[in-house]
Amino acid sequence: MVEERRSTDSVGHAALGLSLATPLQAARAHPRLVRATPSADSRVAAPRTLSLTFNESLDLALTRVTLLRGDRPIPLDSLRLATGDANTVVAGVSTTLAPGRYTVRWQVTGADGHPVRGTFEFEVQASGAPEAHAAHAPHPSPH
Ligand SMILES: [Cu+2]
Repeated sequence: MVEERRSTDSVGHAALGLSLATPLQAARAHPRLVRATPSADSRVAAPRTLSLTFNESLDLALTRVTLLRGDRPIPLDSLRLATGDANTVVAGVSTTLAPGRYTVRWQVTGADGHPVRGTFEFEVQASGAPEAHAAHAPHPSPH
């Protein structure tokens, strides 16, 4: 075992010990968004679904996902947990999203009963976006 003692390490460990010593509620961290599709600040073709994965399992009845363009809500349907993955909530997008910036607003409730909210944005690109062009890369000429 390496016993390299530096003052910064001591401070860090002391702080960690303190946080673990605080009441049970603090030890249960609140739910945190781990990843999403479309991902935050990405530029994508119009998505058919939104998928949000958290670091703990979700209670669907206490989970909200709202899609906004500016302050205008876009209808979503079939909010559900992903098959075999209670940490992931999936919402169907019932319309083809026009190009532009969108905000996803989410609310989930952690094991301690506290609601946690967050938002992220993504951008829908016009059709003919770069990833579509990649499929039409020129074939190398045979000679
Ligand atoms: Cu809490």
